[in-house]
Amino acid sequence: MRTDSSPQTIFRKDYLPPSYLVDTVELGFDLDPARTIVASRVTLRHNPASKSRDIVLHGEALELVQLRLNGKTLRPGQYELSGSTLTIRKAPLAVVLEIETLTAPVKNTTLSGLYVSNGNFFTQCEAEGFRRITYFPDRPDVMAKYTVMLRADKALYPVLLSNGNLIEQGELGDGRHYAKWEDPFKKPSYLFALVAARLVCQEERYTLQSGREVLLQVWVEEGNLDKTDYAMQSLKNSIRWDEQRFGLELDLDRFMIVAVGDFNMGAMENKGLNIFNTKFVLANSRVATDIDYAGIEAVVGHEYFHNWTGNRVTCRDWFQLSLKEGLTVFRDQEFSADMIGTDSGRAVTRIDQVRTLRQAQFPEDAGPMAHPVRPDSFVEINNFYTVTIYEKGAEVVRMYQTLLGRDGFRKGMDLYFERHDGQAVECDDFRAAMADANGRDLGQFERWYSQAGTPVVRAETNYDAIARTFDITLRQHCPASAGQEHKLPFHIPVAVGLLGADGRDLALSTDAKDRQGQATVVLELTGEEQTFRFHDIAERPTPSILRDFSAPVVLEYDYTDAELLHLFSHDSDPVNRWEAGQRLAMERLLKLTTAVATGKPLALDATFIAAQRALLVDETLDPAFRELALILPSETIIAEQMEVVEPQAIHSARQFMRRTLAAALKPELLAQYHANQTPGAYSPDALSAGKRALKNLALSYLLIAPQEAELALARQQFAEAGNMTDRAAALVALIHSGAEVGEHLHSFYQDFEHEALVVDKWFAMQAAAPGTDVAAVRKLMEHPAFTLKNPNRARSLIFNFTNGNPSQFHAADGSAYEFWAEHVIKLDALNPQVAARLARSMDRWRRYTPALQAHMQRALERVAAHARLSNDVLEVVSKALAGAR
Ligand code: B3K
Ligand code: ZN
Repeated sequence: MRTDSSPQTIFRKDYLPPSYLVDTVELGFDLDPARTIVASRVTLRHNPASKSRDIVLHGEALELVQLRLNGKTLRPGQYELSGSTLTIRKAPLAVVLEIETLTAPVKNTTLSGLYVSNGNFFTQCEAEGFRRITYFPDRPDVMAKYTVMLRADKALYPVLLSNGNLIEQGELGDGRHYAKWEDPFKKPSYLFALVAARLVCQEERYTLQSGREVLLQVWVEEGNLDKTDYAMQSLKNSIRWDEQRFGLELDLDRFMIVAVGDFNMGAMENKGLNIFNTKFVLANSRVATDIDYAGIEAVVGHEYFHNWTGNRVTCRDWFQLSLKEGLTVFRDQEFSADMIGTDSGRAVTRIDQVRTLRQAQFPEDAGPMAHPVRPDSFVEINNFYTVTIYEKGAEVVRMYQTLLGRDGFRKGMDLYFERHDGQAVECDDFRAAMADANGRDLGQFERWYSQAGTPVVRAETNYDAIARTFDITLRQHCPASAGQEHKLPFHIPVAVGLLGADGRDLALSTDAKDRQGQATVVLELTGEEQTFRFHDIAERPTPSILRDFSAPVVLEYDYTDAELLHLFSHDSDPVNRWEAGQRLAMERLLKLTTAVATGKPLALDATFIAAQRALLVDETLDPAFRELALILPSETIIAEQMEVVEPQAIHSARQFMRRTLAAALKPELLAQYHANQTPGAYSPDALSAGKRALKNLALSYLLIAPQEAELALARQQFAEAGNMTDRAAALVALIHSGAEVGEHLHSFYQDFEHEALVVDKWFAMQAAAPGTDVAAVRKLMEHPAFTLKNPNRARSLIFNFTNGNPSQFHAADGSAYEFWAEHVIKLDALNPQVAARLARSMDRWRRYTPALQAHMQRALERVAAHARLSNDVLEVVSKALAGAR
């Protein structure tokens, strides 16, 4: 039992304004990998909103060399140093602090604060990394102006970058040089950044709509300049889009993106100096897939959009994280959709979002780490950069737009910036701006921020042929989550359409006098139960409920097979058309899983096969949509539907369905394979990417129990592919087919061994293959290219196995759980943030069979019992184990 250092829980209700505000920060860095000297000069003044006269500074992993207050050196008795806070009691009203600290960036494996990657210096300060650089009130509601002086060896670090504008640079003699940067905008410390490195850049002068010219740069290591075009193009598109859609202009004269190979997440929106994981910058057709290209566009957009939603208006405290993240994800989603430009393209992006929610957010909302979009407490804030904060947060923002319309939403955004530019605010302030700008009461909408869990909306309908009315009764409830037994009703927008027997939308009106029909109406469910009446309905319709996935809820409705087939063939709402297919498949997959588990014979009905066939060959539909509609629900999503999860049974059931479809649809699959080729120069545009996706889906089906002809097809695609999308897809299909692929894996590795991101793919595709057991993963870890120290590499092999290969991860003997425990512990010693992510793989352990549960509990306990765990991992495993014997 751990009695000593139980980590401290921080509560939102305990928020106190900072006792001192900071006006200016001057930082001087003498950069050296083993011994960097950081000198800071900070001007503070007492905050009239605070009763305290104590200055509280945060600091971690620092050696304090010197501390001066208003010119006088403070001796150890004149301040208190405990844990990670330094307190100066009863300070004067106006204070200048001069602080000198030492750090050792090369030893910093956490990748938080100042660290070294491939010999270069980078920083990562969100959420609490700045305190690993110097002592400072490291909280987002302390916003100040920064001036930064960087000094370093010129030959080793020719490029010196920080936030804002370069105001001076020159030589220092002795082979060193300096650069001075000034950021004209006030910012919280989490947006500070520096880079000192040997890098090269692609740059471009770009004219804003206002006519002002700005300098855009994408910095990468030498040899990667041929992979920067797409990031640059995405940046220009983002700038233009934010001007046009939200009237928001780039406020700096210079905007830089820097790529780094060692990074804990995707990218970081530091003011004017975005630092990116190479994965979201580097692309050309040789090394990057269509999915990589889409990721780059989304992440470049996301970080750029933060400049207004996050940087200009920031968070009061970290409980408000979704204020910037949910909103910025929504903005990047809309950007990506607008970049495709077509309605069907937009729908494809929406379907992808729904899949992510179901795959990751719904399970999180139902598991031990469930938390509201605005959490009430946390132990380690880094554990709360979650799909709930990001993706559910984006759904919450989207619901404003659904309720208020695009124009109303824009009015709310305008008012938000008018009121809060330059401030650190709360989620409530955003909601108030939306409400006030539109004269709406959004009081009940607050529950989307305060209540965790996925609401369930149950629908029932009644058609009255004589009165020609159609009633929809909606009931909502939300399952209990940790600390929240009883939930109050949410304000849920439910978009509804009604299909006639011919498959067309009926004209709808919810008002008996209103004859103006619309195809889709948004019902607002606010009570526990409400009935909505549609008038003048001439025939019994098929309801299409929750169109465009208008709220992040589970919809229950007793659809008949015939109704689902009708929707699957005709619904004008592509999201619900896709959804009908998922429901048809899910119903069958669950039955098949039970049949596998109980040893009954397996069969798939001809009706389902015919529906899949009709969709596959429907040339009126985008290939991208057809591909999505043909992907069966994942093993993880199926597992979420089961009382007791049996991973092997799920896997076999899903494989049976795939095999049966492959056999039945072979000629059509082959025809689609050939019809969706994309000859000529590679282009990542949505139409071409959609064709490749459908073609490669067809290939993966054709390679289930393949004959020599299909194997030859895949081998040929692998050998002749003109782009990574096709090359990787062929290799994955071959690996999954069970054919001998040693030679292919070898040649792929040889071709790309100097492309780190492709080597990641090489590990990832093997880790996720159903034939790869834990022994094979351990073997792969011995490969010279494997290292736990690089997060991308660790994730490519380990996470793709634990999260992407359920039937092997849940091997009956529990051996993979042992492997998991061992690596959570190993990673934790290096990088707690990455380790805590891996720890989350066990979130749903209580839903498995008793035998698997016992193994999982043992593995969790083994981690929990480890002597030196980070707060990050400790929080995750203790919450998972809470209440267990
Ligand atoms: N704001 C950063 C995430 C920081 C994560 C810190 N553990 C990236 C983003 O959401 O844009
Ligand atoms: Zn973000």
